Amino acid sequence: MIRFAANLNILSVVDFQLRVITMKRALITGITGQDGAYLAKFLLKKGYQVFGTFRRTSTPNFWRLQEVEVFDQVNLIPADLIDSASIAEAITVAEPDEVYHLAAQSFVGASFEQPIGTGNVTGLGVTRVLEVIRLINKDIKFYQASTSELYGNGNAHPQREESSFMPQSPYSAAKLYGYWITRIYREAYDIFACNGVLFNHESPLRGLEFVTRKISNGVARIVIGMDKTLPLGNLKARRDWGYAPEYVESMWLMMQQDTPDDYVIATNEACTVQEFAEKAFEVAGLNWEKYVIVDKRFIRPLDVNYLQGDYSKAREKLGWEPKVKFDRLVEIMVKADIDRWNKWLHGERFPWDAPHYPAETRILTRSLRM
Ligand code: NAP
Ligand code: F7E
Repeated sequence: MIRFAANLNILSVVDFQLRVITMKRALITGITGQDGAYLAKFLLKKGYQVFGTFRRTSTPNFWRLQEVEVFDQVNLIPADLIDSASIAEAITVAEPDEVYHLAAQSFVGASFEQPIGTGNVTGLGVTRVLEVIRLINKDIKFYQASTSELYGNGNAHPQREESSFMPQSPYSAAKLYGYWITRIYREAYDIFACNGVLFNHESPLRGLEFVTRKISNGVARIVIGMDKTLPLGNLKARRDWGYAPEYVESMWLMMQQDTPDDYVIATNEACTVQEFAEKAFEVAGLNWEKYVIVDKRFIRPLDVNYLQGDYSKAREKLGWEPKVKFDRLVEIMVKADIDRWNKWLHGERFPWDAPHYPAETRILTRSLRM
């Protein structure tokens, strides 16, 4: 009986070791961001060993990983995209089968204030990761977080994989470089490298500076009496808004194909910023016109007017479809923020960003139009 039990133990140890050996390993750059957190959760559910890079900042920034309840299951490696050696270290330590390159200075507005830093991080950072892969192990698969911002104002909508690019910001110019360097490494060095051209995707984990979360958080603060107005910029801009947890699945699907390729990921529907605000206030039973004011500080020197994707290729080749559409997305975000503020005011403490974020009107920048 004892021998039988011992054998079982040996078997389970061998089984465990085999499983560890055969588990796929993924490295996510930018694991502390919106997509990084959802992708980590998704890959863990798929049985991956997940590694993620984070920046050493003066204040820890792990609230998203905590909110999706994966903080204790991911392996964290410090790395910065401006430091090639730290990227080499991350890839050496993680020994990944797949690298999901999500890290970037991702806020278009900030790219006008910091165009050089954005070029360095969001553009050249891609080459730094690809160079490490080329030098260390060309069998590592690579996903580049490309963006609908590449299309800019150059096209009729909807935009597809073959539509032309006309960037309208330092951010999108940097992403254009990242898009092409990904294709160049694919063709020149036979690296499995994909561009996911993702249209805007949002969630309760979205950064507070982006317009959708700024609105959902702003509505929640008005509901609980903390604010009286919500200052916004260009209300006419149209975006194709999807739900982030669904979009990270498309990243994984691209990496499971026989050949690397580029895919548009979108919902095929577009709404204006004003429509987002209207719906968000409606979810809270309020009339948006009483609260939204236009503040020219939030109007960009150049903006993208109309983005609406066509995800036909992703549907056909990846079998990917979005399920959460505009109305539901707005509802999810507004309800989540109202819920968080209510809990907070009732003394509950949990990791999230809003209580520590200053009103944007208090952030002083030189007028971008000067
Ligand atoms: P996000 O929330 O802004 O996350 C960006 C991540 O990059 C964070 O983890 C951030 O770390 C990290 N990062 C920034 N600068 C870095 C540096 N110098 N070195 C290392 N890491 C750095 O962005 P997201 O919405 O998850 O988007 C993920 C990626 O998809 C980005 O590349 C974005 O440009 C792209 N994209 C996003 C959308 C969208 O609608 N969300 C659409 C298309 C493409 P900290 O936490 O320390 O700041
Ligand atoms: O702006 C307008 C603003 O900052 C959307 C990033 O994830 O998606 C995101 O970039 C629109 C723009 O996102 C405010 O002018 C009006 O027309 O939420 P946003 P974005 O610029 O579309 C793409 C796909 C990415 O790749 C990026 O990484 O809303 N807008 N009033 C405003 N925008 C902000 N932020 N704040 C306002 O008050």
